[in-house]
Amino acid sequence: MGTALVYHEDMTATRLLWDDPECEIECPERLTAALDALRQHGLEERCQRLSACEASEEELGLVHSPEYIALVQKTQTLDEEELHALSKQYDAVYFHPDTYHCARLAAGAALQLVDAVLTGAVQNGLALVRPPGHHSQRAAANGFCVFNNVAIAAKYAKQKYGLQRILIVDWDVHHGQGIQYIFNDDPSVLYFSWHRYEHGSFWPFLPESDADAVGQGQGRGFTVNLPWNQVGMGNADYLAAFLHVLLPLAFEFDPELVLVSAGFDSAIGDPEGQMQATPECFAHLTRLLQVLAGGQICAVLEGGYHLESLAQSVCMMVQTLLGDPTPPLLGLMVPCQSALESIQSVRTAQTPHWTSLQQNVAPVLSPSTQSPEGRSLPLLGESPTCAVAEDSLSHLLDRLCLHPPSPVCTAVASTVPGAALALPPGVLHKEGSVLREETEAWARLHKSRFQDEDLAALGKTLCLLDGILDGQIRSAIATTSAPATAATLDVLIQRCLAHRAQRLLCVALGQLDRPLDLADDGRILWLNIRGQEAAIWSMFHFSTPQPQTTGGFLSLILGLVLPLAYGFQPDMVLMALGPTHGLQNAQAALLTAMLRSPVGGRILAVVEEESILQLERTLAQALHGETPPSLGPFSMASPVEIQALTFLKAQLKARWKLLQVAAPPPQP
Ligand code: X5A
Ligand code: ZN
Repeated sequence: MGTALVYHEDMTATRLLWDDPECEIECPERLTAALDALRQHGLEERCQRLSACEASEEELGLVHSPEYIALVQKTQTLDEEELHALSKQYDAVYFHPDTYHCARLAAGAALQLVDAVLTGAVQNGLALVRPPGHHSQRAAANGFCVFNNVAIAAKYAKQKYGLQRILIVDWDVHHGQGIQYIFNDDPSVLYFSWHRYEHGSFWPFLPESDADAVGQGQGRGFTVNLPWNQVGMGNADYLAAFLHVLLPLAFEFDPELVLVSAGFDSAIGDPEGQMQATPECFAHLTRLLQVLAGGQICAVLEGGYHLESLAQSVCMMVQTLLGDPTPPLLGLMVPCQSALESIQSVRTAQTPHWTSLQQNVAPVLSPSTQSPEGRSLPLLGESPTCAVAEDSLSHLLDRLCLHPPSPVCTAVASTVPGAALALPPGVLHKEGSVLREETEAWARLHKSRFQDEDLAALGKTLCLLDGILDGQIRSAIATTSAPATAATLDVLIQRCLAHRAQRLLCVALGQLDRPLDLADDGRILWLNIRGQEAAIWSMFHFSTPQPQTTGGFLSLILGLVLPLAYGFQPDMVLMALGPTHGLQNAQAALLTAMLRSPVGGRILAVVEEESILQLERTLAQALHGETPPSLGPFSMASPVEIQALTFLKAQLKARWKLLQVAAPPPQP
């Protein structure tokens, strides 16, 4: 449906006219660097370009006082000395004769973006603006911000479109205290901000930036602050924050629109943030948000002061908004101790307000959740992990990959007549097969598990697998007869490993037996979602119950499957829907959509014939990047589901550090 890019070059006009080391980083080159990079990567021309128009005084008045608006208007005619004097009345602010015009364009750009998304002209978009907005308040400029672009956009969406639930995700490295104040008692706007805090010793030095500020009155629980108490937070820390804090609450909130205060001073190289997250991380954060609100995302630039890091991060976000696959995330997927402490403190502060957090109870081990051997597993020491390269920043930014999309995005080989009739546009039916002799050779290896009539399907499935491994196709759907599903999976695993794949994630749903000769060498992560009970064979092979509630299903995906998938960093995902997989369409769509991110979209879904007519279109849409439909009303996970997940996570978190939601106790 398209991505809007809202911009106006007049917004490069405002600039600092005197010496001020604190303010000089907010410079016009920020916009030109971002735009140049978008052009260079061919991303700008793939967007719907909208030229920004000034917000009206009435629109500014949705957030700001008439006196304050008049005061800013007056700055147009002040001389440099007067501008300087007025600027000094605020914290970290400079005015320029063009500030009023630029700030009205910035707010107007945000509103145009909201219009474009909410009228359905586009699916999502980014407004590239200056000055930024999230620090500005009803009657005060603050932290380079003059009008609160995102807050005005939220009020506007409520007023003009009658929206009742808006999520604001503020990933700028500073606390958007302006947004927090404006919606402090408003339960219709959920405001999430992470920010450099250092126990209050970082700008803007406010106690209300801490995790225990949760909003007031009706708005209690609708302000979510995640303070970072150390610099150097990286990809794993940001991912953990999304998986364990933001997304559980966001799914429960069920927003109709997502606004992003998209500051990139939280990226590596930024002088303000001093954080370590690479530009690719913003592709992943964006993709994770795209499962919310039917994919309706309006992002508005806030901070970001390292020009190259800013430009690359903006490209990553726009590329993801356009639907391109996410590039791999580098680095050890291990959140640091300080990040875990922060995550724990915000979860504790928010628990009274969110059912999805109340699902986390202390682990109680019942006999039904013991490992099959009836004892706890010995915890493994350091198992194989990916070597992390100690790249220098410029090297990291250099080898940033902006992939061209593969020629075929999603291919379907169906053996069931009537399937593949209702495929969404862009999804191709694929007829190819590997050589007959090859198929027969694989079948002979698994003799008695394939019938003659299964061979045609196996040949097609292998061809799809090769297509994915070769990069010819991004993702695919194949069918098997129910009795041959497990054997097909065995062949696929063997072939994958015999080929180029270093690591393979298998997510098997329903009654599928664990392959007999499944290697436990760290190359295959086998997760079976079936039945009622959890079971653990090793740190790489385990099964978890089929959730029956939306709360249980979301906890499974956000709390277990995605942390594992991101921690394992597989080359591709094999998703198998076997007999009694029990997945509803919306669940299948969400699981598929979310599994795409950690593997750059490389998923082969193998579906047993009985389910294909019902699931094919849903799977094809999800693989193709369409936003999954809502799971329906939120229902709390059952005690059995909570217990099983708690047990699994307790056993597995020694190896899979992204499963942690709290800091481990200090070693004696
Ligand atoms: C929008 C933004 C930062 C102000 C920092 C003042 N403002 N030291 O990133
Ligand atoms: Zn900032």
